[in-house]
Amino acid sequence: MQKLTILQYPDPRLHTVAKPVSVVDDRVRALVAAMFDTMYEANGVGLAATQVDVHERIIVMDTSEERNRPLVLINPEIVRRSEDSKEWEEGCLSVPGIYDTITRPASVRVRALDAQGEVFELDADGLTAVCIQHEMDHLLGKVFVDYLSPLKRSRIKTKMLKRQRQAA
Ligand code: GNR
Ligand code: NI
Repeated sequence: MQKLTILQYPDPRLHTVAKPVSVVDDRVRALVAAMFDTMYEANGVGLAATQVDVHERIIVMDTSEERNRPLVLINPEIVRRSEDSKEWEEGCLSVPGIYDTITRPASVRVRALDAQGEVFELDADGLTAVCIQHEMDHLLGKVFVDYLSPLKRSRIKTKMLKRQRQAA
């Protein structure tokens, strides 16, 4: 059980652009295992390496009800997005307690490497499609609150900083 620290918005490190993984080796698999421990412990449905201050293109997810379907996406690329979009109430482990509606393509096809370094493709809709897009944004240094109005974002920033001062 290895729990990593999740960066909290507005930590500037959340805006770092992640680099591709060059080899899927034991180092990467150990990081993936620690990311799963951290994600399950926090009751999240996904976690991007960016959130644990590792700036490599690695995502772990589990959108199953039973929380028994771990999914690893290394160097993910969206190869197809649907024309139709869908609104979803999103939250983020890096912005705890804040939820807002974000509109994204309703379904996507993603191509990625698994933990063995094998390429695979996945068609996703519903929460899985939302989560893949939310996590891939993290790898580009983007947090879901970046889609909100400057006023909303500024209020969220103030609230988070106040809370972090109180916790310190
Ligand atoms: O746990 C999470 N839930 C969630 C709900 C709606 C849309 C996206 C998400 S992802 C989030 C975990 C997280 O912050 N991943 O980066
Ligand atoms: Ni997030």
